[in-house]
Amino acid sequence: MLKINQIELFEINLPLVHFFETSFGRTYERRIILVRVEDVSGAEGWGECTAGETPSYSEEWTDAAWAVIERIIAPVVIGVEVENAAKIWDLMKQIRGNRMAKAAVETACWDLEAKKLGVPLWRHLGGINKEIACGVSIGIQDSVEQLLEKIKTEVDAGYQRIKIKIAPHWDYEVIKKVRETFGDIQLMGDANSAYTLNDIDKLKSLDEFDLMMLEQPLPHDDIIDHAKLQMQISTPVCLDEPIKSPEDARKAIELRSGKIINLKNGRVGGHSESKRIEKLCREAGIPVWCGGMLESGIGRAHNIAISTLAGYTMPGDVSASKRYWHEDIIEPAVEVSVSGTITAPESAGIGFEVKRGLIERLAVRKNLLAF
Ligand code: OSB
Ligand code: MG
Repeated sequence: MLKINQIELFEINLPLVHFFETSFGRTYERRIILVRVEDVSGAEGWGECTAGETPSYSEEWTDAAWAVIERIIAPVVIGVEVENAAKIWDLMKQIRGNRMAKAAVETACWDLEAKKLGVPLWRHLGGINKEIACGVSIGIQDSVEQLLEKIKTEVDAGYQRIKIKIAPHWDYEVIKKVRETFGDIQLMGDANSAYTLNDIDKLKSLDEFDLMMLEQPLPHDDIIDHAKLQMQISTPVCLDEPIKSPEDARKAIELRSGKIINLKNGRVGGHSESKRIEKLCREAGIPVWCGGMLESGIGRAHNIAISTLAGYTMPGDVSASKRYWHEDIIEPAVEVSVSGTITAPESAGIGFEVKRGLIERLAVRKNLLAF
């Protein structure tokens, strides 16, 4: 049985080591909400909200998610007994959308439960691969030279695949240069919805680069046009933004909107929903991989845990802490081996120590919600 009796919220502001640019804009500093849940026994669990600073990737953003957790989710979760962490999602069913806000609380409950059971979270979630494959996501740069330099750093570090952000001003010629420089590395592009079917010729032309996949070329809420596109290009389409639930995944698979899914805990509402989508995709023969949302160590640790499930068969956007932060909020920082892997930790829960003192110092606002 699981009963949360208090939820603590922190907002921390963390400057990125290097700005991150996608087709919808540049991020220099993250405004991250962290959630700490505690039960009657005093056991704790930590989660992270992956909402961005603006409603650009999805409708959710930091201030909105804060209000939703504080005023809508906390009252629904606090003081209510459920069978286990897997049932927290059901408790929140009456609340529509707001999946990143829900995931922050839901994943924290999974951490708490795994800690109480004394098992690593990844095993508690049903993970089987202790070693996960890692890729990197590299934003749009000021120059192609700068991009090539960044790719070299990551290839040399051992990362198993390189994803570059693309947009109509930063695609064909850039990818061509990358292929010329690095040969047949595992390479993919992520457009974050920067194209429409009117760009079909441009998108077709990318087939010559033998990309591992093309992530979310078309609008953020579309699965129809993606199916039309997939019929006309040989590069596998990977869906990110529109897959928010197991039902979305089922429909996209039925429509053949893509061949691969980037699965993000935040976007789908937490571990329980990720587990359901992973299972559905595995049974349908659709590979999934764990996406990233420029998480701090807590979200990163949850991403490592879920990536150990059998269906996560491709390298994820789960990479080392030092690529993002001067100092991460967990101990030890996440490190990647020379062969581009992360080993899931054996200690209980997320398996990393949360630096509460640092979080308190970084916090620009806090709130303690109790029954
Ligand atoms: O589309 O995958 C995306 C970051 C913010 C918002 C959307 C995306 C991303 C990334 C970054 O690609 C992945 C990472 O955390 O390194
Ligand atoms: Mg994406």
